[in-house]
Amino acid sequence: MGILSQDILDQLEKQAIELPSWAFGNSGTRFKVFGTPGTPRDPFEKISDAAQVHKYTGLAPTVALHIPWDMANFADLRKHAEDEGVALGTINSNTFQDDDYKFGALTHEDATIRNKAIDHHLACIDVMDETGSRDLKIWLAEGSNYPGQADMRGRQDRLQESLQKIYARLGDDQRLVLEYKFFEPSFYHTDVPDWGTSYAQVSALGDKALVCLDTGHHAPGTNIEFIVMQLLRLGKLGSFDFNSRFYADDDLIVGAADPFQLFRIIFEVVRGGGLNNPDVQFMLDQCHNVEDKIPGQMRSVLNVQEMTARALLVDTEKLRAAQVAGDVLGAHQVFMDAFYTDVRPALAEWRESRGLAADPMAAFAASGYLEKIAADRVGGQQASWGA
Ligand code: AOS
Ligand code: ZN
Ligand code: ZN
Repeated sequence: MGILSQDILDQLEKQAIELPSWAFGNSGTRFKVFGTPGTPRDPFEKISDAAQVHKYTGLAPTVALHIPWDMANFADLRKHAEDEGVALGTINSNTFQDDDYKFGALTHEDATIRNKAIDHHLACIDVMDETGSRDLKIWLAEGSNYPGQADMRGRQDRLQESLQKIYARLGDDQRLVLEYKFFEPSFYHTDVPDWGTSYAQVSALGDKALVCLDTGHHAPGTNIEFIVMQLLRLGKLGSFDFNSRFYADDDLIVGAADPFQLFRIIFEVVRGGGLNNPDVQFMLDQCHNVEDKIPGQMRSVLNVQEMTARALLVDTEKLRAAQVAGDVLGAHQVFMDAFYTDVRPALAEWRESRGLAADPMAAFAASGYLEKIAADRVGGQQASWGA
């Protein structure tokens, strides 16, 4: 495999990236949702599509579910996933599509509504018990639009109280990951806007509560890899939602907008011991509005794999020596040499050696799966909101 040492290949072999079930449903913007022929009509078909990504890439053995979008008989769904060669993963809660939550859910002024939102999370943990999932991922669409509209301090306190009730219900092997996002759907303030707030909230809960970092949830120019480094250093990076952004929370294919940023992030993951560390879940949080969904997910996991290979190519001894010597340009060059290395031919060769297609995208296109689901499935559901 030429440029990729056995050590690097051993690490790549272990890589696993969780897919979001909602990536396989139709999604769009507030202007239009374009349907795709063959879109899954239920969670079972989403799992089948996700399994295709794993079949061709060997990179995506688990699928995250969203409750209530993926309500099903979970014992059957779990069995179906196993039959398809994948497993069910993170459970995502939803407190953003109910009129009751217009002014908040876990932070709401009204205890009745807070309790309803807490109960939803407890129900999600019941689902986790059935699916065998470890993680409950919480993203809260809570905040305010106008200065003075809300008591921000009181909301933080209520958030902590609500989270404590959810945390108390977690099993010994289960975890809660709290995602942050600096804006949207609220525009003045968001109750969990940044890693610091998420960190403060989860730290007050305990060891089983960690931060989820969605790469699309930062202001332009934010040094995301610094946040990755810090959360790993603090032992509180629980999971990633990978995607890429040009403008806002675009949820585009990870590594498409800024491959160098993805490289820098994964370099810090490696540096901080987060690669192939079960405590740090890699997951995609993407939607495919105009491109085919299964190939879109394939491209995404392959992008993560390619940048992981490049990050592993950094000559860390040389880098460290240059850093210690104050050799600014020397250190930078070591870093950039790895980034500019084209690992694609070596990865293709390695895939073949493991019985996978050298070019998973082409092999999948040739398989006829998309044509088959377009013919077999009529009336695909709109599975997502373009989150
Ligand atoms: C929303 O912006 C967040 O990225 C969420 O992680 C996610 O997209 C949503 O919960 C869909 O399940
Ligand atoms: Zn997310
Ligand atoms: Zn998002």
